[in-house]
Amino acid sequence: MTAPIRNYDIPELRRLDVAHHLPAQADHKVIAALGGSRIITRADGCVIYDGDGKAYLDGMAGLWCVNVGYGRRELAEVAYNQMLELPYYNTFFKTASPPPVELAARIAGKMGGDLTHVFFNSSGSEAVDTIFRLVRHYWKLKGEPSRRIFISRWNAYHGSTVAGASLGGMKPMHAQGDLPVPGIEHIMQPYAFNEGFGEDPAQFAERAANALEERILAVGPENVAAFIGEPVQGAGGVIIPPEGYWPRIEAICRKYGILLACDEVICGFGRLGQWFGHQHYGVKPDLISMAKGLSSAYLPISATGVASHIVDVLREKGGDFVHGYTYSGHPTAAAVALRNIQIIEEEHLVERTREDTGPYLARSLATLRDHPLVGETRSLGLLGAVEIVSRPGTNERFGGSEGKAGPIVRDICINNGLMVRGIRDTIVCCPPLIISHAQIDQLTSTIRRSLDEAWPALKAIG
Ligand code: PXG
Repeated sequence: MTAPIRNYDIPELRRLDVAHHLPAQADHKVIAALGGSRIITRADGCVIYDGDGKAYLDGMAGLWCVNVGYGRRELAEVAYNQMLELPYYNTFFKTASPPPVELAARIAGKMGGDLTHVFFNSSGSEAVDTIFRLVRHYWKLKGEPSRRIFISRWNAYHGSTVAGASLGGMKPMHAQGDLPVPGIEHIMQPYAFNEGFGEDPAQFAERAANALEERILAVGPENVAAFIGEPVQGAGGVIIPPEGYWPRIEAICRKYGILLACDEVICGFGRLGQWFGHQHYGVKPDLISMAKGLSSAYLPISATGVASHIVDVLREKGGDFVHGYTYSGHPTAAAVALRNIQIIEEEHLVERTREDTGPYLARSLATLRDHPLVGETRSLGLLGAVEIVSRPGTNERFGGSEGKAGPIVRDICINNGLMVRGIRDTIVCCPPLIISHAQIDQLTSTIRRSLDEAWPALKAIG
């Protein structure tokens, strides 16, 4: 272990959790009925431990974010030293500090293409909000103020702020808070297993991408500001678009002069075997959002990458872009992010994901295909998914609709010592990039065992 093990009074913490704490994205009635949250007290490498000392293989890298794994002394030391030298200073009023400036240059080198500049924020949602405001500001400066509409996809996840949840395509999120805000259009997602089952993949790719062109024409190209999408939809259920989808999306954006934004909050920093997900698909976005793996979540920091042609307009026209956060360019968070990127480089985690562990995960998950409850396995890099179906060879779901089987299998996996997410009827994984072959084997065998154990409960659903 890298840190001393502290003894916590877990029953008391659970009592306080109910008495005073509202955890994120929770059913507070359920948490209260459970007598409080599961308290995670420590972690090391790819393993997390709860207050009872039970170990779990963290198949989710926290929440799609702890890319370099837990217990990294280097990151703690860099934060400690930076806090002593300059814990905080802002980037308002013509000031900056060394870490964010150095980090911006380092990120620019990784983004490549025309993406030369970086705007800092603290969370993925804020990085998306920055895209939202910057794009509309840009079009006004360009003298095309009618370009206000953003097009995104159903079942996309772009965060939990008003703009993020609006751009996202999660209907339950829209239902809370009268979202989306005006000027947002949603189109179909490239989810072949659900929305193009049995269809020729090339044809499905074209149909899904053409939905963008159809919507642009329906609302008028002169009114469309940008399209935003995750290279692979994460929280939507690890939806890996078919070949041809992204190049076609890019071509449509170019045809109508619309900005292309990629939300790299999950796909960035090695997850898909490239520094950024759009690089895997060979497209060149005008803006990208990144968070999570940027610091491996050791401290909250996010960034918005911006193409030079957008920066040129800001600089030619001048005037304040009245947007920014107290913690934009936070020196300590930026110092940790810089060291985190160095770890990813030193340990070749991007290449390892692309050439070794990613393909190994794909082969490992594919061994589940003979299981009668498994309709599909898919993965790209270290993002994976297993579709649970009620009848082999189909995409039919237990109980006739999605969402009943996933939570059952997920809970059994967790009981069996594997942290995964159940998104509707899809079990998804996103392990730390340091995961070993043996741990991937453990992940797959735990899913198989959990599916076996779930069978009676699933049959009972019908
Ligand atoms: N964009 C994407 C693509 C994300 O995955 C955000 C933006 C927002 O980031 P912040 O840091 O504001 O949370 C995310 C976050 C889930 C889940 O249910 C996924 C996320 C967050 C919370 C839950 O899998 N992704």
